[in-house]
Amino acid sequence: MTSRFNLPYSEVTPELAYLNRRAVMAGMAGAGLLAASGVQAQDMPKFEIKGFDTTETPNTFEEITNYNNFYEFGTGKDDPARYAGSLTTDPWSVEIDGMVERPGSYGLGDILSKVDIDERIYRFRCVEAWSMVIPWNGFELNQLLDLAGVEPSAKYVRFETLYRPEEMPGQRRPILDWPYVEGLRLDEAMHPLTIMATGLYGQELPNQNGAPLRLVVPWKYGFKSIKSVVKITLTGEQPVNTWKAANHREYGFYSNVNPEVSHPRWSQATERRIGGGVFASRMATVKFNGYEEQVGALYKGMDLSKEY
Ligand SMILES: Nc1nc2c(c(=O)[nH]1)N[C@H]1C(S)=C(S)[C@@H](COP(=O)(O)O)O[C@H]1N2
Ligand SMILES: [Mo]
Repeated sequence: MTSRFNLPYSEVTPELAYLNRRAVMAGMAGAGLLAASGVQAQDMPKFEIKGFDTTETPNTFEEITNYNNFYEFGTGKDDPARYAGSLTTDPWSVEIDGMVERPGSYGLGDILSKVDIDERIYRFRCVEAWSMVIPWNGFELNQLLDLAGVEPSAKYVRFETLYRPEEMPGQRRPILDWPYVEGLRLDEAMHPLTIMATGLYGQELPNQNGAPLRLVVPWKYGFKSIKSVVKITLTGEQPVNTWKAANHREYGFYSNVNPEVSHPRWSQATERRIGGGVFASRMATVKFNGYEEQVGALYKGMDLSKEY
């Protein structure tokens, strides 16, 4: 069971590779988990530890793939799992244009042969005040932007989701202004925490999570992490993102996770971790979703209550 989306180590069996990864991370030398699994340590793949991962317990594959926001398939949390399966994700290509040296259509297979895919276990915080911990597979967006060659005049990156109403029933209704658009400042896009996800738990990305290629920006509210990307444009002007266009009072361009700045209709000070159970207490939301050390410097001198 190999495909161009899979990591080499997933051939071991994704779940096992994942367990081992956790063991290495926790500094347990994998002894207990490996013994339990019957696999010899020397047989296991080596992982590069980049230091971005959280040690919080990840959500289950079930949770991550059955509680989704993907309005192209409906506004219910279970609509994407129900309806996204029929989306055609192969062939897939990404048009890269605007202020780049090598504009053009980049085939997904070609992209994947030129980037380094690794695993990142990130917290994920939706603007609706629920959160998860997700073990993504993917590559740093800066690698893709380097393939296209960003021109010095570029200041922002604009992303667009596939527009295919025949396969995306939500797009046949005026829920949002289709196609879904998002944007980042160039320094945010080049930051090593910013990835294009191609999988989770070592398996290819399920359609409901934005297959075959979706942005993940872990210090920003979830709506910035645009799914099923088909177009990337380097521009000089700040792109107008879909949720800001829909309601600029409630949703901004930056959308950095910030417990001090309330949404007009609810507090952002706490969040509900999915899977915690009905009686679980809410947890405190952390500025930049806990990634302040890595990204705080990007916003030096900015008033984050005004530039939300
Ligand atoms: N194209 C597209 N991308 C999208 C969305 C969407 O509706 N359409 N929803 C966003 C929101 S609000 C969130 S919280 C995350 C949800 O990602 P997940 O379902 O993989 O957890 O996707 C984001 N990306
Ligand atoms: Mo969200």
